[in-house]
Amino acid sequence: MSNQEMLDKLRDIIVSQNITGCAAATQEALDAGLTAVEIINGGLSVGMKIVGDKFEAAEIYLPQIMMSAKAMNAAMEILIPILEQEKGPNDEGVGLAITYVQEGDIHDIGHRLVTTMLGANGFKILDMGVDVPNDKIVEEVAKYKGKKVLLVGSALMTTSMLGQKDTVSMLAEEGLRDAVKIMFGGAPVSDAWIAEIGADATAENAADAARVALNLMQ
Ligand code: HCB
Repeated sequence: MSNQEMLDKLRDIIVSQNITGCAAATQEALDAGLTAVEIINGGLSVGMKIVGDKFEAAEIYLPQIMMSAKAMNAAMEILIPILEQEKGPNDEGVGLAITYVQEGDIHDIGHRLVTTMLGANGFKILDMGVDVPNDKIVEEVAKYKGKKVLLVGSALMTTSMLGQKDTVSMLAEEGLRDAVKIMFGGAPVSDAWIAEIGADATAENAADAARVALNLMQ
């Protein structure tokens, strides 16, 4: 099987909600020499995008999405320890990354991948989890004023994404905006949104997020 065929197989396994098949196909792809990042970006995430589109078109319903998410998580149990080992050149501690998913939002698959990649690239991690209100975020940032801090927020829904605008303005009100670099991501987040709300950057995927994060901390 070619690499592309293996990635297509992973994509289809996510779409067909095959939980045990997903773990086995992930291991098969690793054994064939594909990297964890290739497997995520070229196979699993492509499948999740298709699942989301089918949901939007009312071709599938929530239980099916949950099964696909379980399949993705089965693969991540194999891939996350590998990503954690793939330390980049900056493993001396490049700063603290405070990562979280915005209030009202429990989509944590992308958040976990981004958090793992930042940890693997030398960031100390403070993972606040999902559904995090802005006042808690401001509180955490205040604790680390004067340190090198990167705020890394995810939002997967257009509704929760709006909370990112409040994060930036609440930090500004508390005199903390310049104490942190702010990076937001998730499917609905665009460069135009980042510019509009006065954040610093976004990224397409977890590998890109690590590159962007390291640039921001320079
Ligand atoms: Co969910 N859901 N969902 N969902 N869901 C989406 C997000 C929709 C887009 C599907 C659709 O309609 N097309 C949609 C949102 C529509 C909108 O607002 N525009 C939606 C909806 C509506 C809902 C519910 C409201 C459904 C309902 O209850 N009626 C509900 C909301 C629950 C809530 O949060 N309060 C819901 C529930 C679910 C689950 C629980 C079934 C499940 C989540 C399981 C979990 O995360 N533990 C789920 C899933 C899986 C999805 C889709 C299918 C996939 C999301 C995903 O995991 N993608 C998603 C469709 C889609 O996104 N296209 C759909 C794969 C990961 C790897 O990609 O984009 O999350 P990612 O992260 C990337 C990237 O964005 C970037 O790097 C990551 C890694 O490569 N990145 C960052 C992420 N964060 C970053 C931060 C940075 O600073 C930089 C980069």
